[in-house]
Amino acid sequence: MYADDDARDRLGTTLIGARMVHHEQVDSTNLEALRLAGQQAPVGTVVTARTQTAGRGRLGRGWFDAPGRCLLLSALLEPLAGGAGLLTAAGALAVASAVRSLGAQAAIKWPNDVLIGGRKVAGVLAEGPREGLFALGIGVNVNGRPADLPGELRDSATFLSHELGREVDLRALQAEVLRGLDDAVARLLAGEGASLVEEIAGYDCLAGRRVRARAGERELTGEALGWADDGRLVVRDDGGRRVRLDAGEVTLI
Ligand code: BT5
Repeated sequence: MYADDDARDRLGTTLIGARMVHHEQVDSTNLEALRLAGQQAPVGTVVTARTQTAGRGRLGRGWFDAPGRCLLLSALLEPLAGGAGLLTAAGALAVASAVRSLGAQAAIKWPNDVLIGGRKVAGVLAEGPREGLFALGIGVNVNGRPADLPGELRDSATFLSHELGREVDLRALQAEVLRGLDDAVARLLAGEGASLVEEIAGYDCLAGRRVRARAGERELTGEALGWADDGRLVVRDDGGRRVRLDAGEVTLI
């Protein structure tokens, strides 16, 4: 493990990178970031890892990586008035715009997936709070092939290099994602959530499509209308009612 205080100067960020802590191997960068929050780590602390032994997805699911060839990072952030939903949105937007700037057609699938050609290249997970801070975790499959992940993911996951047909500089991508995150979080803190959501609409792969979703105990089918300003998904169900979803699973029909 090594720490780098004030990487902000090199990154040119205002918040993200107040401290950078890198691990060769850790259980989960989210868990480690929350442990550091318990030790009074500053807002903007970023934990990165070469590999995770217990990477976390939502709802108790796991996140896998190809060691040394994926981006695995978590940033400690203050909660926003709107809750964790918009933090997740900030992470997804930072990844999607970095991926697009490399030349791949990135799409965001509400609430936390970044896809290329319908396959998942990245996931985002906000967890917390601990000492008032959330860990915003980002995992991106960078240099590899779907076969580098467990068998059950081979049809649903992809890697950036696999889509681009060339290797990607992991460090440069990390800096780009952190700068994008810094910008998105700054906008959220400035009360500009609506403009962030508008930008996400340019990547949204659900709007206008028929979806099946779960709202609490209820299963519904309808048309996804897009992201609301608070980060929830607006769906017009088959009965014509507008429903706002704040968590859960949405599948394209
Ligand atoms: C996510 O959850 O997509 C959130 C993933 C967040 C990962 C980052 S890595 C750094 C930080 N530290 C952590 O411990 N976590 C964060 P969810 O939407 O629940 O998707 C999880 C599902 O994605 C799994 O059940 C698998 O089906 C699939 N999956 C797992 N690893 C994958 C990978 N590398 N690429 C694509 N899909 C994957």
